[in-house]
Amino acid sequence: MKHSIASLRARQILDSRGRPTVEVDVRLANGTLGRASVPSGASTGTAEAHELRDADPLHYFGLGVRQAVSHVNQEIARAVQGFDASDQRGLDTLLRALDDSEQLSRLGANAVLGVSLAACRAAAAANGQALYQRIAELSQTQSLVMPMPMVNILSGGLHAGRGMDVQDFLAIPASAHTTEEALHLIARVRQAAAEEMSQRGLPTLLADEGGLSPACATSREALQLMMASIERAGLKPGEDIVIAIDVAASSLKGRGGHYHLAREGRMATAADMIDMVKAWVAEFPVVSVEDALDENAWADWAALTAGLGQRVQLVGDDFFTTNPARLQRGIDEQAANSVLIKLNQNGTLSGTLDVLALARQAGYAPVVSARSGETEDDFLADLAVGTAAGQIKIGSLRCSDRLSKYNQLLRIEEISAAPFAGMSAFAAWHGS
Ligand code: 2PG
Ligand code: MG
Repeated sequence: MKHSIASLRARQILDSRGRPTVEVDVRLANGTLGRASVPSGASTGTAEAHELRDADPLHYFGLGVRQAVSHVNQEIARAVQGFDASDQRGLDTLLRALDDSEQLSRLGANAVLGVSLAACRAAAAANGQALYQRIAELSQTQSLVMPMPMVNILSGGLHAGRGMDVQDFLAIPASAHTTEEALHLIARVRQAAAEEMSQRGLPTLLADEGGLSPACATSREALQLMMASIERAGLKPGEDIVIAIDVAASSLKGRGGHYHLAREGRMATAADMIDMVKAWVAEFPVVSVEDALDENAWADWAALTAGLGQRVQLVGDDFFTTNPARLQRGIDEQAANSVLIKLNQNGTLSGTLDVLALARQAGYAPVVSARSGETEDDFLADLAVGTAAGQIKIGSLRCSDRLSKYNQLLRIEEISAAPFAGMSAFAAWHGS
């Protein structure tokens, strides 16, 4: 059914770091409202869609988004007035054409994505559909699946004042059968980690995504702390809980193309980084490693995958930036076996669904992911279920910007009765 767009209204709101971001209201002719807001990353890939910031130092340190807001309220509003919100692909094509730049740098990906997501919500509401159902329809998903979460426990890098070289150590509740069980297992590990850290005299202040930041000098020390926390929670590492790591290696780039491990006090080559991943996998139940290498190190990624791709999920985040051409190149060069999916890296909902479809086709495991700067918007939960992505990364079990999404997963699990993905969603998982 046709649901024509009557008006758009964008505004500047604040994200979980207190920085400005874009919120968009799409109002349909029948009065239905769809609202969405846009997240923002700290460790960003250079090929990401462009986040338009005002660069006015007197307004939020240059981080204002008033230009993006005004692009929605004026140019985009004029262009989409009367357009059918049920035609998501047509709308997203129109928005891309209107911007007419590769990375949506003229209107701003934050402006474009806000409209794209709010229109999807409006169409779903007008149809009387749950958002995940609307997304399932758009992505032609036959069987819904509740995603397995990977959850931040310890953070460093750009998420915690560079207190550790590696950005995130995450727990995956391998023995869970439902989302509800998964969150309970993680809550136990998160609590045990905080107790373990206080006992060791470490501060338990929160990192950007609600994880803890123990400032361990080495990744091995952080992994040992993960193991101690899992055991302290009365759980078995490798059975109940397995571990994921996001290195965010592009933010470690130092002189001469080497990686600067500042806390360890050394420079590492790509070969050293690959050896480090091998050592993690040999000693700890690490099943997923994200951005272990720089975003432009294509040959090194292929070497890492040739060496470890059968045993570990190797996820490209800054490496692929939810960009179809980059993912296609990765598939062609066998550079990874998994892709992080971030809506604002791509810039539109349809573009993101295309990347998910490409991943599926190539047998790459998708991980739907939040950004380190988030709002209370819970779109991501519906996206993960509606596309049957199988995995989701939202952040820790702290802060309402994270919990809004976990809580939405609990609601969807209750009403959809979709089965829980479990570890089957992982690339290269050969565990029990
Ligand atoms: C990442 C994300 C989420 P950011 O690197 O995967 O943890 O962080 O949004 O800062 O890119
Ligand atoms: Mg990442």
